[in-house]
Amino acid sequence: MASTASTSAARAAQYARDGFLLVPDLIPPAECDRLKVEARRVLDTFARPGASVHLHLAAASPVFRALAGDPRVVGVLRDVMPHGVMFLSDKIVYKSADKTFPTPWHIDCFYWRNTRPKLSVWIPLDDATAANGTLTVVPGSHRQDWTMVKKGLANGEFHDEITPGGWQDGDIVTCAIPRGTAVVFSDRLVHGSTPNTAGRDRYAIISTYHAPAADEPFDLDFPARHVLVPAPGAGSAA
Ligand SMILES: O=C(O)CCC(=O)C(=O)O
Repeated sequence: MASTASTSAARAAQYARDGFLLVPDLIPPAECDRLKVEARRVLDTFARPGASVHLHLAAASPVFRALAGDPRVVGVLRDVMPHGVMFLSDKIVYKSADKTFPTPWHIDCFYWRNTRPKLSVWIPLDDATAANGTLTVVPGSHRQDWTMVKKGLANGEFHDEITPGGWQDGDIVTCAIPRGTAVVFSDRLVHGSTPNTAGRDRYAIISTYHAPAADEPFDLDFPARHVLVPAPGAGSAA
């Protein structure tokens, strides 16, 4: 497992070098349990039946709106986002005994082409291991350019994917982490997730942030967006 930086300066340096940061024990187990109950409620109430990914949590749930701006999360973001912090969006990614899919290698900036840089905070609500579908990352890959190709999936859908080849197996970090530990990662970092072969639930919340700025057209689809830390020299948070 990658080492974890604890001071603000060390976190900033590690994030710049590796493109991601592990933050141990950000959310205690009892809170993860409560978040998981709320995640289940949101999926059951708002998601397409059988969905394993569902967006707009903070718009639907005061609990997830609070998590998006939680001082523990924002405290870490301050270290790696010197130009201020604006929440954009969040989602549940849920794997289980019958949702076993691995997420293919990709970089998130292809989800939001031609917009300002972003980063995401991935928090598993179950202990996450290679066996139940944890996040995998390629350290330093955010400093390279990558090309995505369309790939057909077994269910007939298509997914943009980076073809492995720009890195060795030994370069990959498999984030085997207890629930509530956060992975903060750049939208330029190559990442994916392992298949869930363990038959155990793996709930994760992914929240995405960028620097405060006037809305870009892409932002308008995210009703819960709001400034958490104003840009230096700007007024107070909305
Ligand atoms: O939680 C996962 O399986 C990874 C999800 C992911 O990488 C993404 O949605 O961009």
